[in-house]
Amino acid sequence: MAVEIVTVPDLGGAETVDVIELSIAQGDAVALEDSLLVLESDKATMDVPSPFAGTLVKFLVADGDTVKVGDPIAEIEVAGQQAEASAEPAKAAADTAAAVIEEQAEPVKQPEAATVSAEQAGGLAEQLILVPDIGSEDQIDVIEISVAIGDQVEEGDTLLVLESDKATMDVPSSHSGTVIKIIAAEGDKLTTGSEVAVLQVSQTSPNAETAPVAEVQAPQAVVEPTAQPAIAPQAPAPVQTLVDSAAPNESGEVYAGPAVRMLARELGVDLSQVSGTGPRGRVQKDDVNLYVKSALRAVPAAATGSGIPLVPAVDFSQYGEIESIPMSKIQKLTAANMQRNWLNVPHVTHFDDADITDLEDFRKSLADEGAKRGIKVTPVAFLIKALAAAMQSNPIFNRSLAADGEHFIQKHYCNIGMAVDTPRGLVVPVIKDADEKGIWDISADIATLAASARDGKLKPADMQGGCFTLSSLGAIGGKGFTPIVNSPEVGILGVSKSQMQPLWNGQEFVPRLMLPLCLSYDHRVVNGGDAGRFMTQLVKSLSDIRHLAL
Ligand code: CAO
Repeated sequence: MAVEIVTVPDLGGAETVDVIELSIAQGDAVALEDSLLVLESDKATMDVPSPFAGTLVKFLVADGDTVKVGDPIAEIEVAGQQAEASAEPAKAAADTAAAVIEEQAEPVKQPEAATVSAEQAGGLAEQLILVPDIGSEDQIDVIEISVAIGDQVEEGDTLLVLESDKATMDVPSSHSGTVIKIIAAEGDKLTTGSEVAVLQVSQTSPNAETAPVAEVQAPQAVVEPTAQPAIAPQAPAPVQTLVDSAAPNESGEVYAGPAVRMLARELGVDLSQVSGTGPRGRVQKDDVNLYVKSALRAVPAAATGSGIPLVPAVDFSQYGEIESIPMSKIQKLTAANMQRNWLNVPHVTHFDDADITDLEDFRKSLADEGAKRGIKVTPVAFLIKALAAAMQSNPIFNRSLAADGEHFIQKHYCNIGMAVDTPRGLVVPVIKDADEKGIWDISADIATLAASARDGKLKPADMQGGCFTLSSLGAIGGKGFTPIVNSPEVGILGVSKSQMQPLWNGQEFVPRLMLPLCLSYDHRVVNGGDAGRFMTQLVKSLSDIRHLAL
């Protein structure tokens, strides 16, 4: 068996290209000409076919890396004979350069002092970088490769990040130079002395000269035709960055490695807004990319110029089983409308209770006649009627703000929308000319529109032209809520469940049926005094429905 290195083939003139996709995974079987990865220049994307059949040992590049012709991109293990027999024609077919690594069965014990690379050319030497003493013999996971082939690194720059149960450690470079090979890969387990990368260093670089080396047993690779790298001298100690860190730590510090931080800086992403999906909440590159994608998708909905930060996308599956349920068209529209109205309208909600004891007695007395007419009268009919009367007396509630922001539009008609809870979501059919209708007609409209809404048979015209909205949750329950104004209307009445309550009549407590009312209004158009007058009239006419006849 031999390991072949696949390099970037002729790019047809492009100097550098980006790796945009790794097409297979470590350990995958590869047939001749199978696509290994996809490169993209500013003009085209190209698959890089495998010049060998075998098994992918590892990629030497990562998604997002920038590479140039001749850069090593992958190691493929091939059968010895096949390597000799097929490597050349395959290489020619794929127009790909490759170098051969002959693996030695046994690790070679290195001398205590290593010299510079055996072959040096043009004042350059190759320098193998090892994991320095990490104070433990444990095998520790590589969770991030912080550099790419071709990167210039300074001594002390982080090459990769290791993570144990207790800490993450940045592994620094012991030399300055250019990264020409990355040996370790994400997911590998490394320990003191494990090979990390090969740098091309200046021969005159002081730390590329002979240097003492801790006794290190490392698998040695003979690289042809390039020089055998020297063993790293004593490297700076790994930098432990965060200990026992879960998500942002107590100081608010974000749990992320240097490569992720660099990506976030490049994209202008505030890492504290990104949910990490790595071990113990560590933010990974994919998390940053996902955050940017969801931010871009959310732009139309959030394009209010308000600068409101977006809710971070969360991968809930990390906490337990989940399923994704598509939203209905109505639910999507409701979500967009609610957000728009909530963001645009300065809301105030005014609360009061109406004594509907007499109203309910009267309503119940209509039952027989209702049965004859085939119409059921519910409290909602009286609420619509009372609202229409209150809007007549308080026309400010029948206004909208003009689009120019400098005028009010006063409406001289009175259409009242009624929120209907349906299996497909919330819809608001409109009872037209409510001020001109009596309780029987309004009741008939309510029954017809509510049935059409639940059957999904409302026409667009049934839901247009509303001046004010009623949202009755009385049949469901609750003591009160703060409904969201259905802009460009300026008011909405929320109604909760009526309850028998003791009411002081000046001499004694008497049981009365009290109906909670919640009036939300657009404070750009309606002032608290207007709302108080509107609500007072509403309470008065519901408490004594004779006022509705006046
Ligand atoms: N307190 C106590 N009981 C009430 C009540 C109240 N405020 N309002 C209605 N009821 C009773 C009615 O008297 C009726 O009981 P009976 O059958 O014994 O007479 C029963 O509750 C059903 O009334 P209803 O409110 O359903 O009657 P309706 O047909 O007039 O209402 C509609 C139609 C469309 C308003 C209602 O069915 C509905 O969908 N409400 C939900 C609205 C909603 O979802 N709002 C939230 C919007 S924001 O998310």
